Amino acid sequence: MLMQTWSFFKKSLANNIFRGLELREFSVFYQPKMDMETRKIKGLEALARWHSPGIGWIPPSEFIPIAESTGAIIDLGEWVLFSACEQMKHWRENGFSEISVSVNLSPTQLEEKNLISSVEDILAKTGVEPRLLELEITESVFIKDSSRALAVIKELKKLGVRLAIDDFGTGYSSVGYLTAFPFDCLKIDQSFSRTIQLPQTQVVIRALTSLSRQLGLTTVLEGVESETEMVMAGHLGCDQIQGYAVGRPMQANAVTLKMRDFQMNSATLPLLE
Ligand code: G
Ligand code: MN
Repeated sequence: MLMQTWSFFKKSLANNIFRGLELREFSVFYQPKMDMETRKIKGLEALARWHSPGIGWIPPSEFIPIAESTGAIIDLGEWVLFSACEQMKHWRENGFSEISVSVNLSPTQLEEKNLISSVEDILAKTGVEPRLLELEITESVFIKDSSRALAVIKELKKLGVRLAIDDFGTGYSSVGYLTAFPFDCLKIDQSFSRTIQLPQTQVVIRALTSLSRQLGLTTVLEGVESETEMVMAGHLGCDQIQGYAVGRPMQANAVTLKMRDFQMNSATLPLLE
């Protein structure tokens, strides 16, 4: 694409997000998470993807920050949540009644006063069991205004949904957040997978999984790309892994096939011992 076209496009990107939502240019992709013990797909992370007819695929690293800074993330986030819950209903009707889906909540969404009622509404409309919905929150939320964030998070928790702390171990991650907020799941950032061969990284992951287990949280290692990394994640005490080694983010129908595959034959993945 021409640079000129790109910079022009960037300027009007925020408006294009709203228009793109109306024109159904967005879709939700799902990335599987595998349980280390059963080697089955336990959950999926819902990820927004954007295909604009004139431009092609626009990476989330481009549109999420703009959506975030312009407030378009409120509409986009709500749409992703609704789509993911609708899809869960389809999966339930097709025999995958225990599959859980996690949806990312951005800092802006957490500040929005309609958030609680909007989540409640979507759960009611789609009939999704709250325990099967997980909301992923990044730590930047807590740095800004932690008392407000805590109030909102407690309200979400009351709805019966699960809560995950996302991208843990980067930035200003504080272990204090793990006890101060009612999280159910700790997602270790994918940068740890990139250096998992280093002894010092292994020490940190082991410490995190041990801490997490003692606090009663589930630990997921993100960005696991190879079989070697997968085996190591198991040895270091991770409960679940997510990453290309299990599957890339994919369309709902592709993930359905993948889940069937795992259900019938978990040996498609290497044995861990
Ligand atoms: O911040 P969060 O963890 O929600 O971001 C997930 C992003 O990471 C997605 O956009 C997804 O496409 C990407 N991703 C998922 N698995 C892998 C992986 O194994 N390797 C790399 N490099 N990126 C991944
Ligand atoms: Mn996430």
